[in-house]
Amino acid sequence: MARRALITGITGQDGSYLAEHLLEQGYEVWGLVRGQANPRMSRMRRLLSDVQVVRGDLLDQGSLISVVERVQPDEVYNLGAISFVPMSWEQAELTAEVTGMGVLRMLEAIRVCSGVSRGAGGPASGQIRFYQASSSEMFGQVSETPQNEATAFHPRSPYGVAKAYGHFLTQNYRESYGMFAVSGILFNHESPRRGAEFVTRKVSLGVARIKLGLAGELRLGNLEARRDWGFAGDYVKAMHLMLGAAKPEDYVIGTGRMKSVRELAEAAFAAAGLDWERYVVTDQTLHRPAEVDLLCADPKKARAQLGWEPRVSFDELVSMMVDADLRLLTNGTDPDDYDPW
Ligand code: NAP
Ligand code: G4F
Repeated sequence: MARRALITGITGQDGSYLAEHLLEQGYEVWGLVRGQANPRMSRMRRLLSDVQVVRGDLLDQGSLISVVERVQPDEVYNLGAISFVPMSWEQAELTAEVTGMGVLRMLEAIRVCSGVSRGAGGPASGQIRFYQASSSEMFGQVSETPQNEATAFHPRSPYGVAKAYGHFLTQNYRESYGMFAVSGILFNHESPRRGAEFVTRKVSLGVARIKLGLAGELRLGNLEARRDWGFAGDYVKAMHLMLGAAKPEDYVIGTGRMKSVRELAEAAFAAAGLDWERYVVTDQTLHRPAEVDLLCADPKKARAQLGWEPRVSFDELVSMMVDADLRLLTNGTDPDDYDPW
């Protein structure tokens, strides 16, 4: 019988790549979708017609219990979140509820539906395996570089704090109830399906607009911030490997290489044959109340224990995104209507 996976956040960047990957592996894939008529759901249905959709919301405990009862998954991937860091200052409480408390609600739904009782300890029978989308944002103001599974957390945004709560809770449910519950501490990963508000996609779209004469400048915030950027298609494979491991453990996933936003802009404009310095304008209003200056993964554990390696380099990723956005805008598609699937 095919293994059955339930994915929250299936309409997002990672949800799309993970669904494709699991379908390729022969899984039966179910996606949790919120709202009455989520426009991204119709795109998902068109491109992933093999995915089955269930309605539910990370804000609604009862809906999650009903979904787990109905789907009876072997694996749950909790990717749903408010994931844009600046929004977490504007809507801090909502971020805490979705990105933080949503993890508790999903774990509780699994615990209740598996019949695991408090104090039972030990491995539960008929276990549902649980993956939590933890984030390198938890490291925040880093205490060491590169960051590994043992590096202390110092989150710098309501988003990072909410993710740290979900991370510790996942560990706690593993230790309290013997659940197969793991966290992937993923560093930034991008693709042509990335939301337009994140810096890589903002840059690739900006470059494409300038190249095609649709814009004259690109406004960016902190050019000195450094990130460890990889390709989302590589990273979802690590999620799957974590749930297939013999033991439930947390893993850092990243490339181990850092680039600055300045270097990102330079590479993206160069990929379109343009000089970034002629077009990039810095804008103080885009700076954050508290910045994460640098993030760089030490993915040794994932390489040694899961055999996971990133395949796509930074330059390949940037070219892939710029080329995709040039094609998109050349076809006259409005990025807001863009169907990245
Ligand atoms: P994304 O594109 O922003 O997708 C977020 C998903 O969460 C969307 O499908 C969204 O659904 C869903 N969602 C929002 N509120 C919800 C709610 N109340 N109930 C259920 N679902 C809800 O994010 P992503 O880049 O794919 O990232 C996936 C996960 O990994 C997130 O948890 C993110 O925080 C984490 N992460 C991402 C990165 C990265 O670099 N991409 C790195 C580390 C960790 P709608 O379509 O309904 O809005
Ligand atoms: O692309 P970003 O918005 O991603 P950020 O904040 O690193 O968060 C992403 O990665 C996390 C993993 O580390 C995820 F957990 C999270 O969900 C999300 O996917 O910003 C990257 C850097 C920041 O330092 C920001 O200050 O780029 C800098 N930046 C400079 N100018 C900008 C801009 N960021 C954005 N979004 N827009 C700008 O104009």
